[in-house]
Amino acid sequence: MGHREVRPKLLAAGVLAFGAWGCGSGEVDNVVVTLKGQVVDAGTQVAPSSALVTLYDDTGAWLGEVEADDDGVFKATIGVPYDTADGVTIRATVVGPFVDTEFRQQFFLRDPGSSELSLEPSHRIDPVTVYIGTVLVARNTSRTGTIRGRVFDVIERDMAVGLGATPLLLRAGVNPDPAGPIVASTVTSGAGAAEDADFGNFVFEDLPAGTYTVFIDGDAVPGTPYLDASFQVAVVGGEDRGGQNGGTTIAIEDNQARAVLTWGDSPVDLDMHVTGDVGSGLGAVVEEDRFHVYWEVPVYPQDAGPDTAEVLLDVDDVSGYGPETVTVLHRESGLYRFSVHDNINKLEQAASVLSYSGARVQLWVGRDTYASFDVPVNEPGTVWQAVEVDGETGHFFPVGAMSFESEPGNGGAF
Ligand SMILES: [Ca+2]
Repeated sequence: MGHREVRPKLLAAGVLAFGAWGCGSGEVDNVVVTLKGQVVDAGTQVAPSSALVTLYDDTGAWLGEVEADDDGVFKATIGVPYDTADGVTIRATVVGPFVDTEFRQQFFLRDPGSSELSLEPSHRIDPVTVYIGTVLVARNTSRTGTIRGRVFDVIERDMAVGLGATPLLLRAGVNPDPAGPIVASTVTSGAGAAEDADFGNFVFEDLPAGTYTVFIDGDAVPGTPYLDASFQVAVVGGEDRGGQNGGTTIAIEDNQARAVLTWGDSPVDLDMHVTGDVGSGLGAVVEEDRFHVYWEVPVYPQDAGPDTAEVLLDVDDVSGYGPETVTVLHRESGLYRFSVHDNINKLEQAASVLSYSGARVQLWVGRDTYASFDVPVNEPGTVWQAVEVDGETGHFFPVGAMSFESEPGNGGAF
C-alpha cells in the first residue's frame, strides 16, 4: 500500500493537494485527510524563515510535502491508507534552517463516507481535518542545551501539586512511538505528590539541540496511581531553558474517560463543553437526543446524584489557566464531543483570542489511551471542537474545527 503513480509538484506556501492512495485490501481503506499545523522556532518563538514538511504513512511510504507559510502554518490535504483496526498513523519530517524534526500522529477517523455514522448537519464535521498542533524546532548548533520543568497534577486547582519521584522518559521528535528508543531518563524531585515547590521538578542536561517528547510514567508515581501522559519540549543549543512543564491526572477506570482543558493567562475564562448522543448509538442522531454538559449544566443526566452521574464537569475555572475537567464516569455506545468555548468574546465575530490562548485538551480514554490537542493557531473563532470519542470502542477522532457561537446553551454548536 501507499504506492503512488505520479509525484505531484510541490505547491507554494501552505497548501497542497493530492492523493497517495493505498492499494486497499480488505481492512485497509483510503481516506482524504486535511492536516494543519504550525512550525515555531523554540528559541525565538517565531516562525522559521522556511520549513518543509514531508509526510509519510506508517510504512514509510511518501504521502506528500508542503511548505509552511510566513507564519509557519502548513496545511496539507492528503490521501492516506486507513486501517479500521489501527486507524491512521502519519509521520512527518520538518526540514529547514534548524535541526531536522520528526513528528508522528496516530488517530482514528469517524468512518468517513459511512451512512451509519450520519449526523444531523449541525453536528457534522466535513471534510476530515486534523490539527496536529505546533511543532517546535531548534536552531542547528553543535552546542548542547539543558531543559528544566515540572510535572503537575493537572486537576489540582492551583496547578501546584508536583508529582515527585515520577519516572520520565525522553524520546526524540514530537509524539514519537512510545516503544521507540529512549534518549534519556530521569526521576522528578521529591517523593509522592505534594504542594511544595520542591516536588515534581526535573532536568535533562547536555542534550543535542532538537525537539523531544517527555513521557510521564504515571503508574510509577509513589502512592497514588496516575495516568501516563506526554508533552513536547525543545532543547536550544547553549541555553538552559526552564518552564517546560507537563502534567497528568490520577488514574481512571478502563470504562471511563477524562478530558482536561488548560490554557494561558488570557482570556481569564474559557469553558469546556461536552455533547454526546450516548445510548442512542451512532446513527440517526437528532439534536434533542444529544446531551450537553457545560458550566450551566455540569452533570448528565441533569437530575443525577453522585451515584448516577454519567458525565461530570468539575469547577468552572474563570481565572485563567484552567483546568476544567470533564470525566465520563461510564462510557456508553455513542459519540462524545469535547469542545472549548470563549464565552467572553462570544459576540465578537472576528475574535482570535481563543486561537492564541494556548488552550490544550488532554484526553484519556481508559487507562491506556492518551492524546493531547492544541487549539489551532491563527484561526478566528469562539468555539473549538477539539476531539470526539467513540464510547464503545474508545477510539478518538481529532477535530480541530473553529467556529463562532454566541449562545453557550446551543448544544448544536458544540
Ligand atoms: Ca471556565
